[in-house]
Amino acid sequence: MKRILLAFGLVALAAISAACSSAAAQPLSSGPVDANGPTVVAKDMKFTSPAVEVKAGTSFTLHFDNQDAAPHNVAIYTDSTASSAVSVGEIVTAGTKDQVVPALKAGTYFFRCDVHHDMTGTIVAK
Ligand SMILES: [Cu+2]
Repeated sequence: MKRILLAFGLVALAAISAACSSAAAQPLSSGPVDANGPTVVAKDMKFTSPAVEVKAGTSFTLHFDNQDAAPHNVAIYTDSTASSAVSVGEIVTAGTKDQVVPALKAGTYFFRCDVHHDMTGTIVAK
């Protein structure tokens, strides 16, 4: 009887871990990407538009325009602890870069430059 229980336990464990890994392997978002996403400009060591609004539930292209000679990026996190990244853009020096951001659930997100942590902003998905 103990053996049967043990075997059942192992099967259940395998099923649970399979379910978890398949969920983790799924892309963050699917479907169309809205190319008309917001433009975020970095100038004089700050973001000129610290509050950005996007549509919730739709992946979008964020247009980053770094007008400084210093390297910057746009790194989006779930909140200002910056512990859980949503989309980390490439670091650009004096140039532009498009970044595809996965669909965001409605809510307020935090973004910063990963090089200069005092450059921050907020993305509100509605
Ligand atoms: Cu920077």
